[in-house]
Amino acid sequence: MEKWKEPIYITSPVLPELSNFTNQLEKIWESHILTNNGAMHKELEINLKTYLKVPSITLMSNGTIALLLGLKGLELSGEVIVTPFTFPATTEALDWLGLTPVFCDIESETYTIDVSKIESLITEKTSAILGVHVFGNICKVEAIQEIADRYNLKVIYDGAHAFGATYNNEPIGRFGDLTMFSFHATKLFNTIEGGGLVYRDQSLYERLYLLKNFGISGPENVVLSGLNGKLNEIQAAMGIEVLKLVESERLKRKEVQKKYIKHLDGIKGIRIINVNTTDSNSFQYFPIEVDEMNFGLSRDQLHNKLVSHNIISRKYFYPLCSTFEWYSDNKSADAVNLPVATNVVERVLCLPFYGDLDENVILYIKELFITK
Ligand code: T4K
Repeated sequence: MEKWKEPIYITSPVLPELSNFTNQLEKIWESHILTNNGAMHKELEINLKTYLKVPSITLMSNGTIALLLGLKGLELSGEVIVTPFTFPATTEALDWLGLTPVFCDIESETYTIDVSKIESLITEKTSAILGVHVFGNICKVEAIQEIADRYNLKVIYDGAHAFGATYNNEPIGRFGDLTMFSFHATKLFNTIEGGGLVYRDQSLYERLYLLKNFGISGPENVVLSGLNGKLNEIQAAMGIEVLKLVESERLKRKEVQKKYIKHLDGIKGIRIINVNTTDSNSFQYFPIEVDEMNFGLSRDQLHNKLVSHNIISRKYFYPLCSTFEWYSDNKSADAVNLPVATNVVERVLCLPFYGDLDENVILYIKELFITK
């Protein structure tokens, strides 16, 4: 088959009309306030709180810094139970705080933390459970909270893929002690780079504000050791405009997902991982699982075939975080403890997924799947 005429990437960022963005920039130029909690930042905070239906939000320069400062804000110590099937940022945030990741295996259906394996990993050093709503699949939040309550642990969610998702009609940001969202360009909602923490305990706001602003509480007061995690006014302006487009992008992605399901469902050896086409989905990625025996090609062979035809699929999240060289002394990182994740990481492929994805591309992908 001939190559697709141009590269089709995993995503295409949601971009506002340029004139709408420049109108916002004009306001920034007039104000001369470029960063440090300016008017745009304040406006975006309010708009996001409303959109996400959460009582509190703290905006940050990116999702990784948000996670890092969120963990710091909760004053964790010792060990944190986390999954290895995630973007490196999740466990790197733990590393930077001197916290030890204790790797827990994942469920084979959703790739989220396997709740049945958490308890056996808890020691007297455990301070928290860090769940990842990977690909927008929601962790078993109630069961996790039940364990956390029994052992007096904090619960943090990496919700980088879960912006706008709900669980049993509850906004996803209302679970656990903190949820991090990424506002990176590749996310459903973006501020170019950016991130945020949402939480119920409003007393955290002050502490998180200090943490992202060098611990400075006033012109002559530095009260704790923070760093620079601020979202600037240009990022916030982008966010204000992109947020206006998020609902229509979600609707478009819902239709794209339905088309993918229609065209790929039933292909032997291919499992569509997230079949949820209701409004509870975050519509962030479209991952599939490739079973080589039944499909006839391995995930890597399919990936290479797609890429050579200009369909730039991605092997998220290969390699597993537990295989990073610096965890070689961490016993929980041993593959024998992580059989599901070790298997799944060789089989998952994310296909291009965004609102303006043409159905013809999906049909072309289907052709590539069925012509071996
Ligand atoms: N936790 C989880 C579970 C995460 O997935 C992430 C980030 C984080 C934490 C950390 O959040 P942040 O600190 O990033 O806010 C991308 C993103 O950089 C990263 O944000 C994201 N997860 C990860 C899953 O994907 P790469 O290295 O795959 O990005 P890149 O540059 O290869 O982009 C993918 C494709 O998107 C490109 O081939 C083309 C397209 N693209 C990309 C950019 C940046 C565009 O069309 N325009 C763009 O501006 O990491």
